[in-house]
Amino acid sequence: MSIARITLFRQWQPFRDGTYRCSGGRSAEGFDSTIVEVIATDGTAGYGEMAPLGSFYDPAFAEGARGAMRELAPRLIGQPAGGIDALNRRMDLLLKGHPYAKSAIDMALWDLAGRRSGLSLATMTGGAEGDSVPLYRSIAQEAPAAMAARAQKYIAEGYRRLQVKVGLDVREDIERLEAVRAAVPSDTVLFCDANASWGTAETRQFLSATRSIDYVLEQPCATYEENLAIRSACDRPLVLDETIDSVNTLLRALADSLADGVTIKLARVGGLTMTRLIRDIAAARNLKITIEDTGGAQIDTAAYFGLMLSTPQELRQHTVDFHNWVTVANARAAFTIANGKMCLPTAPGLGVEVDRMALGEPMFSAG
Ligand code: 0XW
Ligand code: MG
Repeated sequence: MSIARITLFRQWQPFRDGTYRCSGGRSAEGFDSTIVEVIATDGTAGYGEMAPLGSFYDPAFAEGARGAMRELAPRLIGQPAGGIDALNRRMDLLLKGHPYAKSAIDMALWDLAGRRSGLSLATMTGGAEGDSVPLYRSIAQEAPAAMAARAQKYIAEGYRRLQVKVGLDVREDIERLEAVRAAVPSDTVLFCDANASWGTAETRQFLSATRSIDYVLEQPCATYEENLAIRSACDRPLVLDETIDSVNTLLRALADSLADGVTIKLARVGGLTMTRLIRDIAAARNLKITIEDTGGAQIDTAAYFGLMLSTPQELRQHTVDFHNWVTVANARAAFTIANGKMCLPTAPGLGVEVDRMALGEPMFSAG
């Protein structure tokens, strides 16, 4: 059974809650998503999705993904569809870098393999533990009072874990955290995510002013070296997100005892295959693990949900419900959310029924 056809679709996914802001004035109005359909010679179809957050979050942009996929797709036709590792090596050979562009293709191959074998992604990647994954909701950057109000709204919607976006003016960031902490129930888990925007000075200032508040610090600085420099001043769990872009950075962070947890994003590392490898190495050292992505809707959410479900339960931090961030859908999916946790009944592959009508006209097809 080999790859017979690869088709690309584009879907614009506006944000339900308006403009999404993070540090440094970066903002987006929605996700510019690319969906890949891979059809095998036996007629089975698999789907994958990739959406960057604007073009400012990771070294990735939507047209770049589509351009790279156009380049890759014709050269995958006729290859054995079940050899996912071999196909990843082939993609790396044909196109250096651009992991975000390979992510949706890799995801579609896993979906295809699951549909053909009757196995869910969670089963194929180690076996599901339990049936739910804790969720968090990001509070996009605004004035402290507006963020506190937004936090209360999310608590009312059932979220129990919040990610406070900081990383701007550090004095205001301190007020942001204080305002949110005061506005939510005391058992709410808070992460402060600076999205790699502070220097070591700002990070030290923030840490010393917020000693009495319970929160986890996520990706304070941009470079590996800056994060390492503030590690000894950080008296609370430190989670790396933007830094974790490969197995190598994780190995380095483990050698330096730099992180207590990692956020692994499918698109950043190149898809489910590479995420699984990084996840397994992180799990072997008992790091806390978040698996998520840079954006997308039902297809993408189902993919990282499946991998989160096969992550040891005691190591799971949380994940996002991107399909609830946006106002359009790309698949029928039986997601349910209760007590701040998300469920999706396991079914072959990603476990969603892609809505071909919602995808519109194909942008490109090979094979
Ligand atoms: C909150 N996110 C998962 C959404 C955007 O892709 C950025 C990312 C983050 O960790 O900042
Ligand atoms: Mg983050």
